[in-house]
Amino acid sequence: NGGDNVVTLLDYGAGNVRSVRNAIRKLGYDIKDVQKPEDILNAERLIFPGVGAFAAAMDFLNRNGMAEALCTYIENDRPFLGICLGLQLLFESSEEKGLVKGLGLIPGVIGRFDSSTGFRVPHIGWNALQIRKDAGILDDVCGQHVYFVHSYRAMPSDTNKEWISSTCDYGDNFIASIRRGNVHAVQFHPEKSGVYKFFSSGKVARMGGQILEMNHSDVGLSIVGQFLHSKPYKTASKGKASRLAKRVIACLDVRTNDKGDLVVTKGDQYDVREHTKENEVRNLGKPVELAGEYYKDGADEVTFLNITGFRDFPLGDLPMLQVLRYTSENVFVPLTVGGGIRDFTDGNGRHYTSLEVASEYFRSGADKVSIGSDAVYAAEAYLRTGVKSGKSSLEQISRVYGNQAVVVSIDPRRVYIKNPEDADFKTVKVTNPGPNGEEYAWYQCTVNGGREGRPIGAYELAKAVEELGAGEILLNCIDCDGQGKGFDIDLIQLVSDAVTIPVIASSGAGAVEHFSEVCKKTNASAALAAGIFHRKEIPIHSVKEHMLKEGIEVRM
Ligand code: 1PR
Repeated sequence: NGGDNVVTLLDYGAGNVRSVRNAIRKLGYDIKDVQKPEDILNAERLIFPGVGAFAAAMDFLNRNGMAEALCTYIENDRPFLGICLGLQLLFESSEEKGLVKGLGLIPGVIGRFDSSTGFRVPHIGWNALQIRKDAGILDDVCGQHVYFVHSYRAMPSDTNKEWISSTCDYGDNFIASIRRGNVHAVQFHPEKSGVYKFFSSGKVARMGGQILEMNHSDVGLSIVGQFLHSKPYKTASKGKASRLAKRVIACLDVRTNDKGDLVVTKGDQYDVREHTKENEVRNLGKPVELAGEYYKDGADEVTFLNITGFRDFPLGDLPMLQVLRYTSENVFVPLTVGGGIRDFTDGNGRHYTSLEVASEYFRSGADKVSIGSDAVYAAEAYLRTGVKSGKSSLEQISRVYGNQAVVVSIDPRRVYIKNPEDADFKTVKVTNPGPNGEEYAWYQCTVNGGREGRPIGAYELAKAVEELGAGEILLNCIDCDGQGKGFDIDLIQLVSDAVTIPVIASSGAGAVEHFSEVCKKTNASAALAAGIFHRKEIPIHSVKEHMLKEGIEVRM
């Protein structure tokens, strides 16, 4: 079956498996893709990175005879590593879409996290594990943060406790990994947990710096195996019922400059042009290079925003797809891409759906897509009619790829008012009064990169897009963008208290204290920044060291 160096991969094409592929190759293994059930039965070692929805995955496995082959393979205790849905499918059934039968190898029903407990759903980010037993591959991971992204989870019970190797707290104490003999499965994403260090010699280093020879007898589990050899790290905990870390995200606004090169740029209140005679687009570096630097410096995620996507067609923008492909070869944390996700008819009259645009981004290495302008129109239509059409880009993409894969990016501008009754939208009493002593403000949503104000507030938009299927909100603020004076705490409080999905605070970071402030004063799940990192003012690891000192849970 191709020898010791081959890993068999079961990829049924429903999402981004590029990072798993890239990680396997980095570790010096070749990949054999499963084409037919016999490929599973003949595998030396099998990795199953489940993506997409439970019902669609089971349907695929049943239709192709792969469900039976998988059961035989696992019952024979053959080396297996399931990731995410690759863990859930081993259970009896899932409540994801009604009750759908799984492979039935492990007792238990996969259920949804309960958002009424105050924990945001999806569970997105870096959380710590509690090791229950000798997990083989988890030996050194105790206390480490690993990357999760899911809305459904398996729960421990008397009938499945033999299988459980680790659990994790997120409201519930759910099953984070299982192990029996050579069979392993993890709910988290080792390929996105980014603790690999690679050397050109083909050797792999532990986090502690010690170099390991590649050990091919690691039976295909070297991805997790190496990952888990990192040193236990003690983090401060607030003693809450979860150790989900606050994420620090590096954002790269990307566009083509006047010479035709794709560059990372950065605006002041969304104006990205230099105020010189030439009026050129500010150029802060190359996207792939910068993303790689931020990954090495400890970024928990990297976000690319194609800021002229609203007027250019992103699939015509092949460099952006190349940027994703190249970045995902070396950056093993989640990648988000936004800009221009909507239905589009090109110059030749060919119609592309937003789903096709998003699919191309996922295939190129994105884990999440971010929708800006099109989500504003969808929310407006929903609030006007009270009907979910099911046809918006937001609804279509989250239906196929799951809501954890869809971020809505909001670009609001502060509108000061004297009396709260002066606005049709939710207002806040502002911390700092406006230029004419106004004590209140509402936050007007915009489209087309802040160029056009719309009749909808950030609060109303956030609630509407949550209902339409958004899994996360990227909350910018045009007033604060590029100013370095801190996040708009009033706005972030307003929105993060209005929804139960995670909110990423963005715009205005200029000092390490701004990150701890937004984590302490609001319910934001992550803080995103751009200029402070591009201008090399403060490295990402210094931001995280500061947060840790302030008692905030972070992934180091
Ligand atoms: O409307 O779906 O095509 O998406 C367009 C996307 O591009 C949106 O997510 C929108 O936020 C973004 N965008 C459009 N124009 C600009 C611009 O700057 N002219 N950038 C733009 C938005 C804002 C942040 C920035 C933070 C942090 N960038 O993402 O990175 O404000 O900056 P800071 O730390 O330096 O303060 P569509």
